[in-house]
Amino acid sequence: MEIFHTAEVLSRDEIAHVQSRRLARTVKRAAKSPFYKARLAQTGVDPDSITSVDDISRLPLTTKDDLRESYPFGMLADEHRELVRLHASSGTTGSPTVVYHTDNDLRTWADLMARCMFMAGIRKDDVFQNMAGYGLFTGGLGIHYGAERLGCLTIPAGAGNTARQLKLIRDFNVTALHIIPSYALYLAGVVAEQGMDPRDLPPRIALIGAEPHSEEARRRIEEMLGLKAFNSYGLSEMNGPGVAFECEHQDGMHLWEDSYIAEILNPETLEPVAEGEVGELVMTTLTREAMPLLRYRTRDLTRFIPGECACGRTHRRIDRIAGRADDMLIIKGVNIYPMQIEQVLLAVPEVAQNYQIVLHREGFIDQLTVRVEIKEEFFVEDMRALGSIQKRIAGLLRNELLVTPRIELVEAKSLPTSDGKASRVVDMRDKQ
Ligand code: ADP
Ligand code: K
Ligand code: ZN
Repeated sequence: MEIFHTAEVLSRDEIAHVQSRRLARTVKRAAKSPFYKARLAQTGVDPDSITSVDDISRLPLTTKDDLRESYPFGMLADEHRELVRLHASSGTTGSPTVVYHTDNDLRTWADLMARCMFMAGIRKDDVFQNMAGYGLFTGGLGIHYGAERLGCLTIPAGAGNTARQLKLIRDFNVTALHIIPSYALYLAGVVAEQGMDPRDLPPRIALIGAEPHSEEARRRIEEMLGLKAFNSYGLSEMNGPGVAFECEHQDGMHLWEDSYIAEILNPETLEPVAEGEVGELVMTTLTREAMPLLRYRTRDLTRFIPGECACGRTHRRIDRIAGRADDMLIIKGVNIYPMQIEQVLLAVPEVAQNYQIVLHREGFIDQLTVRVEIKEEFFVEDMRALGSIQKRIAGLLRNELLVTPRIELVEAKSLPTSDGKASRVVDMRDKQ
């Protein structure tokens, strides 16, 4: 196995040692920000008393609301003149929050990103096209600097404009891509529609992430675009992409424990879950200067995958993100995550690449309708054939969700798409 950095194969003892040293430094630094100065005092934690990774549970948790309330400068632990960049979260679940970087912060982020890309098999000789939106969103510049750090010829294509994306891919013989999974599914649909053979497309690797997606979505992207797709996890509060990434085994994402302390907590009790159980991922930065964050509640649900990875890297793996705690829908008393629906739909061969989940209320009862795009060749006017597809999908979803949604079949490419993160849930309940 080739590695980008020796940190990838530190022993578990060495990782704990690095974490302890960096945590002590991080807490002292955090205490310089107005927010943590007050929060640590309130919780009675003397920054100098934090000397080991085992002290982590004594530290207070940080939430997205804390970030919002201390907007714009309350979390800043460095002097203004040391800052060189600002990013914001994309605001998927409310008003945005800002994150600041010093020059060192950007360098360590690019190094982590390069480490991830190398792990997925990208090398200096690759031509890399970044199809994520540039701007405040970290998937643009974050990935871009990683690719340049690795030495790839890097094309900052940005999001959208599918015809131009395909032209760039062909003209410059692009071998590796970064693309948001919902857009990758859309692009795959265009490739199929234009009758292109995926084997004629030069890219062999795609990095997909920034939003929840199912294993079925990954499989479709791989088959329809003729490449290997690697799951990429990150969030602005922890830099952005580069936090956890799949290796060649595509079996969970190695989370870089020399740069982050990760805990998985029960979101209700805030106690650690049992080994291997699903809970909320909570993370502490270990190398950040401008804006260290302590025990940040990501709201993302995942678990540590028990055991070691066949690749030999020692950093623990997290499972594919099941969804955000905020994404959970409660229909007729049953908890449902959109990813459960995607996983069922994309395993149905007649289903095209897009779907929409609509919640509405009839009387006092919440109803779930799933709008499903059907591939053109199946969207014939034979009502009976369509009726049987509809029934089959309803049955499969009932088995998975334990409630029976209404199914509406619609033509391929008729549902809304987005250049950025997909928003596939439409909640009409409070608008009725
Ligand atoms: P926002 O929270 O506004 O979307 P970010 O752009 O910082 O802001 O997005 C980070 C979030 O995106 C994560 O907390 C997670 O919910 C989601 N995310 C990022 N990468 C993945 C991934 N590979 N799988 C599932 N969800 C992801
Ligand atoms: K190069
Ligand atoms: Zn591995």
